[in-house]
Amino acid sequence: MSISKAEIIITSPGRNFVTLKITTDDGFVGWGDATLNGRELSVASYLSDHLASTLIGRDENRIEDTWQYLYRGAYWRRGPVTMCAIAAVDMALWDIKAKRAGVPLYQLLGGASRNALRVYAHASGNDYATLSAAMRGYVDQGYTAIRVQTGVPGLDTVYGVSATAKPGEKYDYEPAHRAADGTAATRPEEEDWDTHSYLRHVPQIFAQVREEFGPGLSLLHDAHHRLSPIEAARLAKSLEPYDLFWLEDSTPAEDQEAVRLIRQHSTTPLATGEVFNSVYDYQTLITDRLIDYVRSSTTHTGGITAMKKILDFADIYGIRSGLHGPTDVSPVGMAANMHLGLAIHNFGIQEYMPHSDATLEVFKTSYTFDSGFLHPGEAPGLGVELDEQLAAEHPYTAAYLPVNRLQDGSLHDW
Ligand code: CS2
Ligand code: MG
Repeated sequence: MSISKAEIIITSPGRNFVTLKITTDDGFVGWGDATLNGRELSVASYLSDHLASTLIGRDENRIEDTWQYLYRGAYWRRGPVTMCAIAAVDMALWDIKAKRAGVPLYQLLGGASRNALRVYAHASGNDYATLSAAMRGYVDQGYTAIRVQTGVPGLDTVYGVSATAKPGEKYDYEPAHRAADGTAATRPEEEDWDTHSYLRHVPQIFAQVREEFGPGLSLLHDAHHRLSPIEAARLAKSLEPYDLFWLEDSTPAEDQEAVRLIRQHSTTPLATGEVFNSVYDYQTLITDRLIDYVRSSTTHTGGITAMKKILDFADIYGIRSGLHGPTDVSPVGMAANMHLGLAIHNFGIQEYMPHSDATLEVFKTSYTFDSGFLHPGEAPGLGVELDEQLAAEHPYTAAYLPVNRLQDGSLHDW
């Protein structure tokens, strides 16, 4: 038994995805998500130009050894591009191992520790009426946790919020943008930001949300890396009366020490890590208990082998999972998150942004959603198959994540 083929499939059914297909000499196929939003081709090249040839002939059962071979063998370690590429290989090999065993992957990770995965939805609105209608829609679908994102008076467009959607209007937020006419973008769009307008406005929105939806609904908020440590401490403290499930990415995540200041001022639970790609990014945050939830996706952090180690490490410190699950994590990557989430002890919650119909035509999934919970399904392996013929009908179209500028024109975290 050995790897006979490693192929990279780039497709864009509504948004760009990079998928690795590994085939063994006896015909087993494994899939791995290698999608890095806005920098997809870098990972595709890392796989096709640098890794694919090294995989041919390797024993596909030696997953840990392959992971170490790709991580230590790169010499230039870590970083989102490298770890996405390693993740795709790792996911594909786990997919093959579980298919060969005839079981859903979670069975090889220790079996189910829970019946299903509680998820949170994304609700947003440029004004409260639009936000409230979006939240009501999710509550009616059975969601028990909702991320709340709001527009900010005086700002045109802010992360996660449509500047134009009206109450009741469906709004599929795709963070990477093609050109306005749907063709390839050549540069990011620019959005505007003003921290103090935001800090004044957000607590009012949560007061209204609690007033309307009551104390039982779990509320989350993503500050998306935009605050200084003391601004983040102020926000966390100002949101304490509204009992958030978590405040996410309130400061630029790589500044691990910044979170210590927030912790000194507030008991609002903190989540970070979606831009992280290795356990070392978390090391201080976990050992000093500065966060409550690990936000990485399996896709960006070296795959199932690496993510399981990070989550087991976090478990020792009472920290739980809150794995990243936006539409720019492909259905393959989402399945990997789900199999891990079902098996680990310290599951917290799973982000769930349902993919578009166009995406789900190309990626055939086995996972299911029911009344606020996801389950990876019982299909052997990850339970996701890519339709290569349909994938070929959606050529890559360059798309960029926006950038943010302050009102004096200086660049700010988006
Ligand atoms: C966001 C993401 O889901 C989240 O928490 O931070 O949507 C993020 O903006 C995108 O993954 C960026 O590609
Ligand atoms: Mg986020």
